[in-house]
Amino acid sequence: MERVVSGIKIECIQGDITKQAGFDAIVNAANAQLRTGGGVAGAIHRAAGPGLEQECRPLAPIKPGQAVITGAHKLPNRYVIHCLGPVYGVDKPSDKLLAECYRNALKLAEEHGICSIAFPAISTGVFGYPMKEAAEIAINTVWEMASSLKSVKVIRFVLWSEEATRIHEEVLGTKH
Ligand code: AR6
Repeated sequence: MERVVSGIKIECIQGDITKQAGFDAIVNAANAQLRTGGGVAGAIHRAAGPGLEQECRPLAPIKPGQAVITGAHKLPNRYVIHCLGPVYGVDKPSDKLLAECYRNALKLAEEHGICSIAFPAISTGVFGYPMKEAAEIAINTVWEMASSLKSVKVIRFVLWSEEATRIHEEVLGTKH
């Protein structure tokens, strides 16, 4: 499903964040050390190859809500933007920190002339954020930023499960 706000396309698809050929940047649901791990981070580092971890090393550690940018190495993109989401209920206020991830990723995208960016559902795996709450924060944050974006034209949410996709579509469908 897709919606357009202030000339920016926002879409939700079910899929794999490492398979977003044609997108300038993909976002990693990273860990503080910017190392490989499980979930999205594991998949991104495996697909990118060891050069990504090497490039990440001097940029770590990062704090919840923060974002840093690297090249994409063997991935079919130009950049990877690494965000550290909050651990739900531990890194507080979790809602503000999760919104900061999306805001900071979009800020970096603007600074690097990125047109298209694909996000996973940050913090909704190992970090335990309930999917519905996370989807509302993610979509509200990018929706609110849309009118200030100059370079970014397409924002895609890439959801792993059918359930996550349905929830994101539902939230996106209610925006006006
Ligand atoms: N493409 C898109 N979404 C995916 C993929 C994929 N290939 N794989 C999993 N997801 P997580 P977090 C979904 O755990 O909660 C890591 O080990 C997944 O179903 O990757 O921010 C890091 O090293 C879930 O909905 O990220 C950190 O230590 C969402 O992506 C920690 O986990 C995020 O799940 C970060 O935890």
